[in-house]
Amino acid sequence: MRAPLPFERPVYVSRPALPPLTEYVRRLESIWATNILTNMGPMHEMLELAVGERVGAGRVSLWNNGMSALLAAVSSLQLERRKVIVTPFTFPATVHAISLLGLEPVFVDIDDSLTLDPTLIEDALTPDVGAIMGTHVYGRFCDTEAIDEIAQRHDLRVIYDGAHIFGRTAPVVDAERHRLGDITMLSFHATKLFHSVEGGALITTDQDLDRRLRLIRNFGIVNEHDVKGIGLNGKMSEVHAAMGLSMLDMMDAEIDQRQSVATRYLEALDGIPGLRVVSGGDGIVQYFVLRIDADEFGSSRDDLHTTLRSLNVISRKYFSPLCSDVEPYDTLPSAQHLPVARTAANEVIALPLYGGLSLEDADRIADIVRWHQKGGVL
Ligand code: T4K
Repeated sequence: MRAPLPFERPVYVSRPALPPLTEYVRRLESIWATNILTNMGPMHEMLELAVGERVGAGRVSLWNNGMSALLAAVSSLQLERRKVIVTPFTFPATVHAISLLGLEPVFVDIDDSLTLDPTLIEDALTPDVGAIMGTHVYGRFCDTEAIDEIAQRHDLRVIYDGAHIFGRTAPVVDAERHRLGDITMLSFHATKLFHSVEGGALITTDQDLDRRLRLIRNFGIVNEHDVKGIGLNGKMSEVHAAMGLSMLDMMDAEIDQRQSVATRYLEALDGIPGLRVVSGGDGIVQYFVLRIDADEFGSSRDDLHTTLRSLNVISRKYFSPLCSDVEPYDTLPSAQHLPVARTAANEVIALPLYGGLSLEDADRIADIVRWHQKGGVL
């Protein structure tokens, strides 16, 4: 096999879809006409409604990003028991949302699904644990049914970091309310399948919690005369909401394109020893992630990453390093023994996936992976 040619320009792991500029400008014109730029204006209200319809259950509030939404979610629970069970295999935002509020994360290992292992949660419980926080990794849901049972048995609250789950299908149906926990967060960052440049959302079926979240989103302000509780500025601006509305119009097309790319990768990578595709979910095409078993594959994930980079394919190791392996979390007792997460962090690699990626480029990237596995050296 001949050495593959490098891509002329870097091919990044993700590339935001953008609406036709005229579409976006049309929405900006209506913002210019009203002079309402933020503080839950008309664009914000329209997007909140539209996302709520797409989610299909619970109440949805929009936020200026996923991180502030997570902070608000944890804060809204007003936990008296100050420790929170959390997965180490996640983006730092999940764990920071616990620590920034002065609470203590307690790491629990994941299982083969790459999400919290529910069979390990009860062993990690102490009287000062008040909540569980799981991440639905690359669109693979946590075992929400098992987590819900544990939470009910021990009177724990549950938050899901669902940064990756906003896709084609509603993340919940009424019969599966355990899927939402107390609160679920969505991220609408530019690198996500659906985005508002920066943005996020919280979903809850609890009306009181929803009311509290909306207060937190706006400094705790009830009205001109009254402030109730501690809040922050978590509001999504009109300019961001307008982008969200324009993106929502093209979301299904983006999903279709990503699904074609993902299908092409699956065909082109089929049969490579030691390589497993671990991303996905019904209509959730947020990332295309491989797991590399170095023994069977004949080389490590890191070597594959280096080869891809040297040919201008900017793959990423989501989620490596583990949150439990970085300061200040690495000294926590619960950070010391997380063998399944550690192996996963050494094996995962996300290939480029976005609607604008051509099938030919997907083939070229898969060819590089196959060539590398066969021992190709640059
Ligand atoms: N929880 C989870 C599980 C998450 O994955 C995230 C965010 C959060 C919470 C927090 O939600 P937000 O507060 O972000 O709403 C990126 C994103 O910044 C981050 O949102 C995302 N997860 C994470 C998985 O990926 P980086 O540090 O990898 O981003 P960056 O800038 O390296 O972007 C990746 C590639 O995307 C670049 O190589 C080029 C391309 N890109 C990026 C941007 C920002 C573009 O083409 N255009 C762009 O505008 O974190």
